[in-house]
Order: sequence, then structure tokens, then C-alpha cells
Amino acid sequence: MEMDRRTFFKGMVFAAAATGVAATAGCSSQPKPRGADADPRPLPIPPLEQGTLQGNVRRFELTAQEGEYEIVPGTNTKTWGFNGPFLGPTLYMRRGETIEMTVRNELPEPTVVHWHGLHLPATADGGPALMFGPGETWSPTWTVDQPAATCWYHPHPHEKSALHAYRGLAGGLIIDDDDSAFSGLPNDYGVDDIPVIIKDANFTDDGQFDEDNGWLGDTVLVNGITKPRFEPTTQRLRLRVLNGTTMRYLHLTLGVPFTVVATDQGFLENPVEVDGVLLSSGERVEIVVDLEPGKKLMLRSDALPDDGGLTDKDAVEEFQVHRKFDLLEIAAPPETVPASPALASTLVPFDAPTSATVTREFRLNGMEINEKTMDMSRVDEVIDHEGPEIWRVTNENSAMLHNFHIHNARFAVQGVEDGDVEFTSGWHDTIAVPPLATVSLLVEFGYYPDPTTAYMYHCHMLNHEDKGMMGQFVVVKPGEKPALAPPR
Ligand SMILES: [Cu+2]
Repeated sequence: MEMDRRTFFKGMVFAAAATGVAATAGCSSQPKPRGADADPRPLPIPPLEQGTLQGNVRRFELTAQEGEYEIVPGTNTKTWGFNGPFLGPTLYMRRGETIEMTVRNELPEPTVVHWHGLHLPATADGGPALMFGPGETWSPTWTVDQPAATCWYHPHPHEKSALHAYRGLAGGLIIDDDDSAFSGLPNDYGVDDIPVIIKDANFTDDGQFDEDNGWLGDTVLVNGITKPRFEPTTQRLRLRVLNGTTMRYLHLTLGVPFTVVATDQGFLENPVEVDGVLLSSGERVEIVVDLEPGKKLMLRSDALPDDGGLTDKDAVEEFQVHRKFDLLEIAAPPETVPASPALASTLVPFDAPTSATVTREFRLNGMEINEKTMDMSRVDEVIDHEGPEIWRVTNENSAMLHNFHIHNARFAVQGVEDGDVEFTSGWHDTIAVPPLATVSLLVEFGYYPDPTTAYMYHCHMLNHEDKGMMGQFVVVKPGEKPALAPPR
């Protein structure tokens, strides 16, 4: 069925090209998402899980489990989730706290959980060497030592990250601090500070996840359901948007200008007004939008600007860069709601260093990085100092989208050669690397020397990661040699 559809689109593209019409196949004729004809349902808000706080220690318990969930109205889909049938609670933690996490595996197979965007010891990072089996628990601990940010957590088992996340193992993670209660910035979780976790899926005829054909799903979910609607009670909303899809890039629009206040790794120095923002798989963005009485909005994913940098017609079609989706309806606010105070014009000083003593090159090609596929027993890079590094990442493929994520790190984009990356301000941990482009990243790592356990860098299109598009680095003391412990 998938092949038939692809063949059909190819025909459309070629026919359009032959008649000299701009190739816009897929805009009006794209497959109808599941649940599209149903009435909107209220946007589910994942519970805010604050754990238990004793002194400075915050303890969480997460259980990865099987379940069923009504993703599409009237259909029970078999799912996986944390502490519930599908997705997981939003974890809340504050800078300076010690976290004691207990994750229990009640799934039928091994998994492990990666805290995406966090700076922490490698033994807590949740790489594939730390997988644990059914009935087992894993109890990582770390101290939160980074600015406020919207992060997330998802599985990272060897060659199965895409499948586990696709089945529903993903949740938001909010890091808070004492420096980010900015004037006019909404921060009432679930009221005006809203998590927007976007996933996509294909379904079989009997309403189950299609796991053979699910990597660019025709149906897009927000917080776990199709066709959600949010009823605002305030004039201003802050949306913490996560692209939790396996490999679908999103071009977020609202039909009105909106304001970006934070990227993956926290607040910008100054809010930036935009008409849209591109989010590759794994990236987050915090946006603020002012609503007008009587006017509803639709958060959408639009066609990717510049086709995502793809020029090859088959690739344009393969990666579905023209697809458009309604994501989240935002109902009109009450007429009586008071206007919010002006949003602060200065947020967090941007203090990225401008130079580094070590430069490394990473060439993404096919499912390889620097001509290698992932090997859990191999250390690809050794970082034996605390200072920043420059990582130059090139997508050598003209006809493939890739992006790049570094664990235990934040980076500033120093430059983009031979391509365009739409939003480069601020601190990131995941970024699109357009076809044939090179991005230069000024990377700061958490410094937790440990020769025994590796961190990962990889393409965050999870299907690519699982096919081997990943490498390992260890952080050690000056002069120290890596000595990987055997997988757990
Ligand atoms: Cu990739």
C-alpha cells in the first residue's frame, strides 16, 4: 500500500515537472490522517510529576509498561508508556537538586532511558550499554547543573530506539531555575504553559501501530491523540513544543507571528518574533503567542522552507517535505480575559565562547558517520579536557535529510556553510544538517570524567540512529585512556 502511494506521488511530481508547474504534489492529495473526520477532543496534558523532594534530593519512579490508548477516537491501540499506557508524565526538576531516579522495566524486552538534553555522568545518561531487562530496575543519579530548559526522555536501546519511542516511550522534562521567572512569561503548567509533544504514526487496518511502515506517519499526534483542541483561559500562551517524531521534520506555523523564547537548551538572550520555525526530530522550541478575543488559531506543520535543502525530486517525495498537518487547534480566549503584561525583552545573557582549541570533523553519509557505523565496543572520540570544542558536521548526502544530536552537551551554531539552517540563535543539543551543508558547532560538554562509559552522538532521525548512524565519545581526565566497561 505504501509503495502504491509512493508510486502515485512520483507520478504526480513528474507530471507537474513535465508541464512546467511547480512540483507541489502532496499538498492537497496527501493521505487523510486517522481521526480527521472526528470532532476535536480536549488536548490531554501529561501530569506534572514533581517526584518527592527531601532536602535537596528529588526522587522519581518511572515504570515502562504496556497498555492500550485511544489515540484515534473509537480505537484502542496497543501502546507503551511510562507510568501509564502511552507517553509519560512531564518530569519537573530544579537546578542544583540531586536527582535519584528509579526506572522499572515492565516491558517484554530490554530498554534504557536517555535524558535528552541533560548534562550528567555517562553512567546516568542512558546509552545502549546500560540497557536493562524485563523485571529489572535502573537507578541513575545526578545533580542538575544547567539552566532552565525544556528537555525530554526516551529510550535508547541498541538498534531499537525508534521502535520503543514509536510505541510511546517518551515524555517531557522541565528544568527550572531561579533566573527564569521573566515578566510576562507564562509559567502555570497546563493552564498557560503547555507541553506540546508531537509524534506521528501509521496504523494498520485494525487500528494498531504499523511498525513496518511507521517512520513517516500519515497521522500526527499531539500529547498522544489526533485532532486535539486546547481551550485557553488566558490571553497569552507558552507552548513547549517537542518534535518527538521518529524522522519527520516540522515547520511550525500559527497563521500569525509568534515569539521564540527558548531553544533546546534554554532561553534566548532576547525573544525573537517569527512567522514559522523548523524543528527536526528531537528538537524543542518554546514559543509565546498572544491570542486575540474571538480568534482561534491552528498550530500547523507547513511545507518545509526550501524543501529542507533537498533538490532531488525523489528525495523531496521520500521525506515528504511538502506534507502539511493541522497539529493543535487553539480555541478563541474568553472576551473578558485581561491582556498580559509586556514580555521581558531581555532573557538570559548568551555567553558562548567564540573559540576552542580542539576541532573535530563529522561526516554524515548514508547510515555512517566518518565511514563507520555504531559499535558499542569502539570509542570514536576521547575528550580529555574541560573546555569547549568545535565540531564541524557535514551532511555529505545530497538526497537525504540528517540531523545531529550530542549527548551531555550544549552547542552554539557558529556558522552554516553551503546551506540554510533556519533558527541558529541560542543553545541547542540537536540541529538539522541540510544536504551538502556543514554546520560549525561550538560545543560545551558536561565534565564528568569516566573512562568506563560512553556518551553518544548521532543522527536523531531515530531510524537512522538504529541503522548505525551513531558514534561514541568518552570524557576523561587529561591524558587518561578510555577503558569501556562491558555492557550491563
Ligand atoms: Cu540521519
